[in-house]
Amino acid sequence: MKPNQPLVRRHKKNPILTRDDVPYPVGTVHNAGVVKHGDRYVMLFRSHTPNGRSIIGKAESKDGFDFKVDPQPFLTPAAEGVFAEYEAFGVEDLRVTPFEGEYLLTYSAYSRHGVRVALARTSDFVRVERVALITQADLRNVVIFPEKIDGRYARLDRPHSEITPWSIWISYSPDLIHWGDSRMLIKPEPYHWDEMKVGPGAPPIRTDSGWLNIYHGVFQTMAGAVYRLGVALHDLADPAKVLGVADRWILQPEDPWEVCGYVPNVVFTCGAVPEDDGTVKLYWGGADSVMCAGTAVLDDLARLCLTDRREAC
Ligand code: BMA
Repeated sequence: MKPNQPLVRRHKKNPILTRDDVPYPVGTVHNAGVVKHGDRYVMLFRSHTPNGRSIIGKAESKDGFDFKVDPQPFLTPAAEGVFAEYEAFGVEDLRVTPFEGEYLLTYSAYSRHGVRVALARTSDFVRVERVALITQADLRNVVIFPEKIDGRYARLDRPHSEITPWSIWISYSPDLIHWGDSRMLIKPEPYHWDEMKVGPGAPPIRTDSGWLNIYHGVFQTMAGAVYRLGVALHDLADPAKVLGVADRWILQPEDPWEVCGYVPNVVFTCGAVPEDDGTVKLYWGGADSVMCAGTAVLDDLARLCLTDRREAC
């Protein structure tokens, strides 16, 4: 491979979804969870409404690139109960994990108490059942593994503290509601493209060599933060064991709609769909404004974690 050949090939029709495709008032379309449901790809995307708060819309596609948006939003802040209190300022950055015939949805819930993560479930993308608020504030990135690990649910999450800033941890649960047994796995790496923050992006993907974790990393510049994507590989039987974190990023803002927009210089993923042919469709928000897509070969990404490694923490 040529040294500068990208591992992620951008789709020729990027951006694949913009606010012009949405039949209700929104300012942006970004940071979508995507999954294959039967013969359709379902995309659950975030939009800023014109008051600056976020909701989740739904779009469907036959080929994974050409999406049509539903006439109504998919998820808006809850109207009653405990979820109403904690979602009052908006719902953001939803991830979808296919799990034993249904789909687990994790999303950031914003309120005057801060940001925390809520869990909901659906089997048809029509009826959504809210299950629980599964973190305290301030925690906003949670991706659930698509299988139990040793009899327990597992997730990658991203707490923050002054001593260990914005790092990727793992936690486990017997019932999806109570989480614990947490361990720190991947830290931002000084003088690297992800030296300020790392956070889980797409739900982990099973490959022959391990769980592929496509994450975001942040670098602070004099002109603001730059969001890029990287990859790490976790042991299949024990994902708390990090087999490798790739030293280099796999995607950075380069197209005009990634470099300029609501928040400049951002590529941010919440979803990737593995295909039977060994490729993966990767989806990312460009500049917090539009949705983009690309493809990569799963083996290439997994190999990069093992052959071009840096320390995990
Ligand atoms: C993060 C989140 C993401 C967003 C990114 C870049 O902190 O708010 O939703 O895409 O910043 O603005």
